Amino acid sequence: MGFRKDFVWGGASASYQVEGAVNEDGRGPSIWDMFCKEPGRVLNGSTGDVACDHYHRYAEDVEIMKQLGYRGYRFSIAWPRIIPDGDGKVNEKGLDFYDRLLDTIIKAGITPYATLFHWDYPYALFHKGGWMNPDSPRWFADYASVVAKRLGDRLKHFITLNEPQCFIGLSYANTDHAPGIRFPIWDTLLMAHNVLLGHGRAVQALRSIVKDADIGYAPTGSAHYPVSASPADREAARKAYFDVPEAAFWSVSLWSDPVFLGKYPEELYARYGQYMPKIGADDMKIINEPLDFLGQNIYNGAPVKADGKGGYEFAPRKTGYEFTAAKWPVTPEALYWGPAFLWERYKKPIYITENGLSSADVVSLDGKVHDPGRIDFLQRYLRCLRKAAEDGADIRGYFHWCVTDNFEWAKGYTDRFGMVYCDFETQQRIIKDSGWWYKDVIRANGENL
Ligand code: IFM
Repeated sequence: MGFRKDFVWGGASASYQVEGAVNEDGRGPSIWDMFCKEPGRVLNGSTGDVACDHYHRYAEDVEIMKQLGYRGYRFSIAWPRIIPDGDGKVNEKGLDFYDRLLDTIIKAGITPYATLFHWDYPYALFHKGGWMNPDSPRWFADYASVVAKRLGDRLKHFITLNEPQCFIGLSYANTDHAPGIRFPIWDTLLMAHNVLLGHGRAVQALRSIVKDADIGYAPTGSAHYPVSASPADREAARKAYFDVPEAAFWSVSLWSDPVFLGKYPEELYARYGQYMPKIGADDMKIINEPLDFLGQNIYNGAPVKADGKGGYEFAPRKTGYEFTAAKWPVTPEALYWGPAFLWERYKKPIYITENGLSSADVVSLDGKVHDPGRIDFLQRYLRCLRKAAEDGADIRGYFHWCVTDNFEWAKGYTDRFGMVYCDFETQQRIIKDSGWWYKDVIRANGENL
């Protein structure tokens, strides 16, 4: 059993986190460029101006992926590179970059997976009201069409959006991420609806242009898991996983039920029904445009038990529980129960589009980067993923977050998530021990985990 023979082992990145070159070749500003300029928003005043300089060093990065045996590379396309104002005039030079990147990836024998939007929203569109503007779904679909027309002869695997939980929740409900402005729940729910419509309309555009497109979506969310094997705890964890908590934008069902089931979850109406936006007659049909796969980003979850009244409650974590450098709990079970519950509810092939950890990696005196914690973490998580596949979930691939260390949003460069160390002063790359370990895992298709 184990993983499918054609399992896609890969790594992921995102444009603003790795590319740099923010003022080159006609790229327009994004909300992240502006956010980074505001004192106090990003740790140590860091910016993505240079990041990993992937814009110029992509060939070296792809060569490393090839050396490690990657089967897939998930990168994102910067909307403001393609359409500097977000809507209207296309910047051919921006498209040229992805053209070169794509050719290099394919030549290396790696399959490209492109995310259309990973948070670098065009600043010009923010000035027009961003996701609150009724035209915002059309802007996104038009951008998707431009990408599909130019790259769709070689690019077949598309992911529309990355983690709407974050680019709405952390940006407009909290203020930790760009643009960092708090809006009331009725406005953020309206934004969420427009985001979902944008997703659906982009899927329609991609399908009409790229006949053999393989299209998915990459939400996230804590993958809660039962404290015991009892049916009651299992049902409690399922309820917790698909619930709509008070911090509604962290919900899995709010973002995935409309896309895969064509309706908002009852739990959303129960909690925030009076604040829901007006839903047009065809909206849910557009949002529910059929997809080929569900990409899910999973990092951790929380233990859940039955509350004895047909509901659920979170169980305390054990004293001294393991956590990563970012202080995120280490919960390998999330990579079993997350895919298991998602498969059960949505019946769509699953890719884990992100998983990994930040660790306090350093270059040792021997010039190498030893990261045993990452190897241990990944081994535990991947064993759980393999078990989920063996128990019946249709799991097609796994993209480690991230290929190289990079710009970790409001945390600047203080969290290292890569399998490849990046010295941000010299731009030197060093493959960490975990990178070499991952190479063996890929070669053995996970049999050696
Ligand atoms: O770096 C981020 C990524 O952009 C989105 N998912 C989580 C990662 C780690 O925080």
